[in-house]
Amino acid sequence: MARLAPRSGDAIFANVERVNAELFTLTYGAIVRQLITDLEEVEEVNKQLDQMGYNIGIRLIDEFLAKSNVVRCVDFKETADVIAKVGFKMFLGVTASVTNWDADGTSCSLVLEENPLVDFVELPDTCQGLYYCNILSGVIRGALEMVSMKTEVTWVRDMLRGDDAYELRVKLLKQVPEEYPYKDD
Ligand code: MYR
Repeated sequence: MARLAPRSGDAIFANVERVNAELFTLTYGAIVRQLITDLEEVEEVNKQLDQMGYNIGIRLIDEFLAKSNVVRCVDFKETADVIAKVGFKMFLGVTASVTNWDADGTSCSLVLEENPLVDFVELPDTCQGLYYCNILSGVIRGALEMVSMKTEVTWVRDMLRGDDAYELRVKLLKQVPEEYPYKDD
């Protein structure tokens, strides 16, 4: 009878991680599919995904700040870098590049070459207007709102729509200064 060679701890962990990532991707796919069935209009699905992402983002920021040891960013440029290099890595396992800054440093693009959310995904013609990964825009918007930054996050490129990458445009609309909660005497 053939015997399985024992595998090292690292190999087992790598396998568990891969299975977790696949489960996550498939679960997200099942949620999108259910929303399409329930809501029928892709525009409504886009809105719902964004709202779900926002609800996740406003909670996820605490975990992000606790686990990443990131402290206050000096400006929006640093914040964008932190999202792209630390946030995406922590929650999606990939990093993004930050490009196309506008002149006043309040709008930039986060470009993903790899996107684990779309593994195994092919959109039928009936879903042409769908922003399949719209949950991500909501997550970023929600997380930033919790650190006093009102943003608008929109998709510019989407490989499921035939583009060559995934590109999110993040625009800082308003930065609410945090108030010191105590009166100085
Ligand atoms: C600060 O200046 O207070 C720190 C701001 C850090 C914001 C980081 C937000 C992380 C968002 C993670 C998005 C992950 C998307 C998959």
